[in-house]
Amino acid sequence: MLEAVMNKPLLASTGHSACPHDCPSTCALDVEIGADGRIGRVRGARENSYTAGVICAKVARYADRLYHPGRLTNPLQRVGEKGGGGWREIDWTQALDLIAERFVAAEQRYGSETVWPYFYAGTMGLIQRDGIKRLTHAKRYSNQFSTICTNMAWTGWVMGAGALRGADPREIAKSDCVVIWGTNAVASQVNVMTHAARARKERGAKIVVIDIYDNATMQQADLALKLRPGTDAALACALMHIAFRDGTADQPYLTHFADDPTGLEIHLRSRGPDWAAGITGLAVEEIEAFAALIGATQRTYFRLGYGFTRQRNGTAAMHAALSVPAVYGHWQYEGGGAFHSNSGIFGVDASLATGTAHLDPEIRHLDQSRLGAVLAGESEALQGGPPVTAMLVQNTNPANVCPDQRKVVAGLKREDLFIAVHEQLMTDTAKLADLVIPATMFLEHDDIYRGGGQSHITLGPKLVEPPETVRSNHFVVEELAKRLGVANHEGFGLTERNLIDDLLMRSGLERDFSDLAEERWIDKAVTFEDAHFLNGFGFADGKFRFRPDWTGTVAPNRPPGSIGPLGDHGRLPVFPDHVDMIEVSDPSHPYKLATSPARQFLNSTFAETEGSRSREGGPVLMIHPEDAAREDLADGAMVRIGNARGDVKLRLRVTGATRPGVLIHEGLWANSDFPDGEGINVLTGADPVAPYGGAAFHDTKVWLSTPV
Ligand SMILES: Nc1nc2c(c(=O)[nH]1)N[C@H]1C(S)=C(S)[C@@H](COP(=O)(O)OP(=O)(O)OC[C@H]3O[C@@H](n4cnc5c(=O)[nH]c(N)nc54)[C@H](O)[C@@H]3O)O[C@H]1N2
Ligand SMILES: Nc1nc2c(c(=O)[nH]1)N[C@H]1C(S)=C(S)[C@@H](COP(=O)(O)OP(=O)(O)OC[C@H]3O[C@@H](n4cnc5c(=O)[nH]c(N)nc54)[C@H](O)[C@@H]3O)O[C@H]1N2
Ligand code: SF4
Ligand SMILES: [Mo]
Repeated sequence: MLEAVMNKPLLASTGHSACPHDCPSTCALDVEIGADGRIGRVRGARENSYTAGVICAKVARYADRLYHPGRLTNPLQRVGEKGGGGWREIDWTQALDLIAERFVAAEQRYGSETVWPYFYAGTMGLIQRDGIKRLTHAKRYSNQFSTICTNMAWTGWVMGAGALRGADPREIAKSDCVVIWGTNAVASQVNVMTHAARARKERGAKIVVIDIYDNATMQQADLALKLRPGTDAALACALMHIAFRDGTADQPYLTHFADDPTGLEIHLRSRGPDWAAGITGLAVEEIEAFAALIGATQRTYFRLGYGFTRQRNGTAAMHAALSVPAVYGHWQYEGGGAFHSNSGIFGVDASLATGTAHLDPEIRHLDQSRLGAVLAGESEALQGGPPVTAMLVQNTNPANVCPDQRKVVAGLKREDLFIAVHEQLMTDTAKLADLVIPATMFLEHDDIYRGGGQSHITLGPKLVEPPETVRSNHFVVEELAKRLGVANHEGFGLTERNLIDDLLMRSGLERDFSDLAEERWIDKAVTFEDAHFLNGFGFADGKFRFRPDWTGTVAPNRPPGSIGPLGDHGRLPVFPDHVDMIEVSDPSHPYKLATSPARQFLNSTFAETEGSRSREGGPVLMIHPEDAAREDLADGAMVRIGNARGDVKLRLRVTGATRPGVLIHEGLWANSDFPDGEGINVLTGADPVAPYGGAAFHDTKVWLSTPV
């Protein structure tokens, strides 16, 4: 004991940072740094009004990840066949020369669009994540249409509200009824619960949770609504029907703030609680009780998540749920209204770092979620252009996280595709690369972050030294630019700090890196009136749209050029409605599967650290006791589930947490954690969701069989 105490390095300082992960909370962090330059415990900043001293357990244990024994430290070139596991160490100069050589050769053969720099959300830093676009634009490589996460949710919201913002999430603490809809906040953004718990303790607020299984968040609910997957719009319709029926609809508000409340009321006459009960599987009494609660509670706050939008009707579901507080008029009250994302408030101008000056709208945007189809050479996915024959991958693990995994992996294994993966650890994607180069972690490089689920811009300066041979994304982009002949273009030849200074200046924030290092964060919250749309919703006439223009131009995330409308967009409803655009179970696929987040993972990140792995246990499939009994299966049995896209083997957990007919698999375990070496995304589809793309990760019909 004494030895342990003596060996514990003295706390030399506390560093300040922001969590880099793709979590709506974007917590402000305090990081213990020992005299030996190593980090200790990571904590939530108490002085930040949203973080309020609370962070999740996985990030508190960050030392597990930073000092992981599997941390990549040397560039590795493939020896033998793709995915065969043979590597030889090379130095950085050789590695960068090789990428440049292969990119030039590919371009000479097929033109610049054959190169596809591919990136995503492993880090949310505006410099390290998005700097790759500077190279893409300067070299006229194929752009990425980023669809994997937010497209359904953001599009659905903006179609109703006209702008991507909402009632300040700190107001949750002043609410009398907090509706947590389709987000497993305890696992995926714990700070929502901090503020909701305050409302409950200080004001006796009720917490309502709407999900498809009894997850950690639903366990905290006063009213738990466990509905069938993909039926949220039916619930929303019944809530609005009851409001018009019972006179709890706020008519003066509607007259002033909505496009066609009379049309909506007429449309909803046939969509009462009986109708909705038949679709959602909820009891009529549950729907009535929920409607009565929000009808009697002005300060009702709808925290609308991503989960319920990862259905093929998810864009319409978001719009329908968002229509509810408009009908009841909750928006007018502090602690009332709705929130999904603040991504529309920041006005951040990162144009120098992302090289928008070199962006040519004629260059194609390839759909990130359709990587499998792109690599299979499907001409519609390639938009008639050249095949993709060279890629640089940063901060994403598509061999694991992308839908339609068999197609993705087959594509990544193509011998004529050169792929360089810049990674921190040997992920499923890195294993399939021609070249793996080692990447820094967030505490080892400078960056700046923007909240999604709150309103702060927070600095994340370099706090500790990386291993000697590990390099940042910024370094790789800069070195490739030199070798590829674009280093003299605007935006290159600068440090991360220079780019952050420029971003702050162009965004009108009137401070530089050093000022922000002192301040730590900037709160960009808009006024109460703007957050609650009391000056009007984001359309020229200021009115909320009950009749959205689904294929109109207000969609966020839609790239310049001609993408969309996509998917089954002709079936999107005129007014909020339930549409069976989902994968409906059928006799040969009797179950619906959702692939929800694991509390101890962050997408595929942390699936490598022992602290997270041991707490999660292992990949399992939750099944309802009635289904297990009918199939004559006991807890712990191995089963195979599948559909036209593929099949995987999983261990059963029999639990009343799920609904009959609904299977839940939590987390993105590594493909190698499954008995057959293929992950859960073998089952999910990459067909684009209407109207502007996205992946319906929680909308998958499957069969189940034994023996396996
Ligand atoms: N611990 C942890 N935190 C995370 C992540 C993680 O993987 N693990 N991922 C991060 C990322 S990238 C994102 S985008 C966010 C997403 O965070 P969330 O907004 O929470 O979205 P999801 O995690 O997709 O799903 C949330 C819940 O929606 C449920 N759900 C699925 N289908 C339906 C439906 O039809 N109706 C309803 N009502 N519910 C449904 C799922 O079962 C799940 O419980 O979380 C971030 N935070
Ligand atoms: N079945 C199913 N699949 C899903 C989901 C689901 O709910 N179910 N959720 C989807 C969602 S919402 C999202 S957002 C995607 C996210 O998927 P990804 O964008 O792939 O996100 P992560 O798995 O968190 O991170 C990917 C990698 O980034 C690396 N990384 C982190 N920081 C850096 C850095 O600074 N530099 C470099 N070079 N690498 C870095 C990490 O080591 C990690 O391996 O997954 C999607 N996939
Ligand atoms: S993963 Fe989310 S809750 Fe955890 S520290 Fe990061 S931002 Fe906060
Ligand atoms: Mo995401």
